[in-house]
Amino acid sequence: MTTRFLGQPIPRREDPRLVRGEGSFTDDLGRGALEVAFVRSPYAHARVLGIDATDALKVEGVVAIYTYRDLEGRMAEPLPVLIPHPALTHPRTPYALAPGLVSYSGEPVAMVVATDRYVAEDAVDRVVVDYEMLPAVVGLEQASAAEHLVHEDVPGNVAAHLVQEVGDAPGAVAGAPHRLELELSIERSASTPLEGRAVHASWDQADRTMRVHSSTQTSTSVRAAIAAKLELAEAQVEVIAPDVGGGFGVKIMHPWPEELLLPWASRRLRRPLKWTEDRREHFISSAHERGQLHRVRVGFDATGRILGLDVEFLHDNGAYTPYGIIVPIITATQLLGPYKVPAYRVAFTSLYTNTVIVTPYRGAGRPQGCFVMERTMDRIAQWLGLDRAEVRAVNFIRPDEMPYDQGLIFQDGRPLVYDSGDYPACLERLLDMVGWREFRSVQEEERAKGRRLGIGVSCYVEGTGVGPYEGGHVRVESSGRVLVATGLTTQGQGHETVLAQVAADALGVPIEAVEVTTGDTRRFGYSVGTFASRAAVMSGNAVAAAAKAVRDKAIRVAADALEADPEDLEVVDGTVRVRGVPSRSIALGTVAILSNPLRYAFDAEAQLATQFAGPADHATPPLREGDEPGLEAKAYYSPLRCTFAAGMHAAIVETDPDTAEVRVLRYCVVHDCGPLINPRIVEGQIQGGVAQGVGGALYERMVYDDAGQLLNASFMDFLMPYATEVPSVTIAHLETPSPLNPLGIKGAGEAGVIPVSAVLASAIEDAEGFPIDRMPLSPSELHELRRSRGASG
Ligand code: MCN
Repeated sequence: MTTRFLGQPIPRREDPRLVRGEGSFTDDLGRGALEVAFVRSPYAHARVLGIDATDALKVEGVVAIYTYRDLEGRMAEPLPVLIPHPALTHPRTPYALAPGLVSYSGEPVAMVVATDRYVAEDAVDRVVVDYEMLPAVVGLEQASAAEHLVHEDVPGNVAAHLVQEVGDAPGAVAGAPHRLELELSIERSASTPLEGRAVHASWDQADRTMRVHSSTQTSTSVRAAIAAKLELAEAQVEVIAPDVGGGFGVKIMHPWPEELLLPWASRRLRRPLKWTEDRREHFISSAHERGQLHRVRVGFDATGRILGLDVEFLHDNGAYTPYGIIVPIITATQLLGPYKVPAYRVAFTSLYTNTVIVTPYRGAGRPQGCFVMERTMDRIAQWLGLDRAEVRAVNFIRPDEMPYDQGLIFQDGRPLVYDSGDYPACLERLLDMVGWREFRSVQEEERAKGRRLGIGVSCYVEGTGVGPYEGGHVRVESSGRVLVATGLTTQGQGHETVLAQVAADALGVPIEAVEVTTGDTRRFGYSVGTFASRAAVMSGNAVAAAAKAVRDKAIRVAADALEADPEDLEVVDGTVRVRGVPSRSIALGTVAILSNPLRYAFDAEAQLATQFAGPADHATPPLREGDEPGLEAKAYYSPLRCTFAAGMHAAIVETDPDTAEVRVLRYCVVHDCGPLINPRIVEGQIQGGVAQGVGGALYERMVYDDAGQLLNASFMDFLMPYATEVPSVTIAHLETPSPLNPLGIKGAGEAGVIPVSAVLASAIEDAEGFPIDRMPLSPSELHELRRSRGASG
């Protein structure tokens, strides 16, 4: 019987190893390597007048101290702009070590190499840097006032300005029967994975090769960057992402200065080096996201149908723009969600501030866009006295309107066209799940008992599986083991399990026979990386195609050996067999041996394979034309555009009348990422995303003072939700296949986080009866809002 693995809730095969502490993270490597610590600027904006390392070099165990002056060749150039855009008129990127100016507190100024981290840290304290402080620009207000400049040659602190328009939105708003204006903001937060960044670099002088382990979301791009900056051939550089303890976006940024400096110094010193970021470093020198301020003008008719939407927003991109302006572009284009908006204008300005850089964090600009659109929907409903769900439904794109072109240009530079989805069905399901229609009476009953309950809903779409390509390699060993490799990396998403499911299914082998490797340039050299919820779509389809090619070859080779018609053969449980005659069969491992004319057999089982080879075969026949030796294949999947997943969340909250604390009582999700490869994994992703979203909505923010000091740069002060604050999520799936890829799948990795701020704001607003326009919302802020509105509590 053929075993089908797609759609099965198979337990994650990577977990036993990880929960037993048998994972292998970058910091577990290289006992005996020299260790690195960085001197980082304590000031947000300053000139570096001089660096004196004399005293630090005297610390016993210090091997070297490097500053910008030591960097030579391409290492002395600024880091690249990874994703340029015509609207990014003033891109600015940092240097690996600051040459003469620092633009945020935490920017690396010098690098200390020592026998261990303790010694290196001691020496860091003794490096004397002479700074001349400059005024710091902090927050969007100061950045746009531009009284001071972050970069002297960037007028108005404006990195980028982009306008996209469909129809005449200002005209449509002005002519609409009803009009509203809103100001909505989201504060800065960050990915904060359990494991920070980490790099281990080892130069082999004899071999003239560099091996780097990095806790990265893109090993191939890190390899390309190291090769370019160190002026090596890519073939001389291997980059491996071993077990990675979460990334959530921050590790897609590359190359981090540290990812270049360690290999550079390792080659110089001819010693292995390692650096593992500590938590404080992660807060002050990796990346943040989310900080945006939006102004909305919306015009609509008496049914709540939007006629025109005009949005302007400011985006805080921090001190540099190495990752371009992807985040605000995603906000601008994904803001429309599942809705038809006949006239839309969006304009954003991306501003420099003297703070940590901004790169995508799970959701990447979508939580802000969703917050804006969904707050607008709620406000329209309130204005017209309509049900909030009805207003959404009246604006939905209908399934029969798919594919639907929003008329905008998406993050990948291609038209924003939704491929499939059934938004009305999704909402209906959600309303039933959460008990939307019965809630008003529940709310009133509880209110009578002194309890304040509120319900909220929120909808979104997500462009997933962004191109340009991803590949898969599948190889059957003579033992029958199946080795699968893909270039993208894994940070906890369960790729070892799902890609094994895909390969086992396409090839016809037991899942136990499949081993999956990700993020190792030695095994797969071309890849883009793990971000934009793309692994399932991109590597999933590539692995399926490679496995199918292997299966086709196995049938071809086995047909010769079994003297059967290939049409009569099937591959079941790792065996090629004649349909209906299971006794006429040959194991895939044996087929692997037969696929190579050089039929060396190193074990007894393999020697049996020779029984399929007649005497003439001992003359080692040439390869068939067009064939390659071995039972293996490589395939790429490269779609024209991305596929759009969608989802809707609903929450019931309770706000404490005295303490203003918010408790999430019920949380429901209906999600549509096409056919599920592994429902258990997708549900884990959604639950994890919701947890992060709850953090963003109620707790997490980056608190900068006027001097650009991050005041809460530790887990003592940066408040994250515990299991006690994260609701248990009830999840249902729709499975609307994508017509764009053979497996019909869409991504799921960011889905959980996107609408949480929007849905909780909606529910709190419903409980309290006054508008919630900014997130996160702490109890003291809610208390203040109550006071300012004269509300009780
Ligand atoms: N999946 C599935 N069926 C589908 C779609 C997805 O079974 N129809 C499975 C996938 O095979 C994969 C998981 O769900 O195992 C997430 O799939 P996908 O949407 O392809 O997302 P990626 O694997 O590309 O992961 C990236 C995404 C992003 S962008 C961030 S940020 C993120 C996230 O996933 N960071 C994470 N989830 C994370 N989960 C953990 N534990 N750690 C992170 O750093």
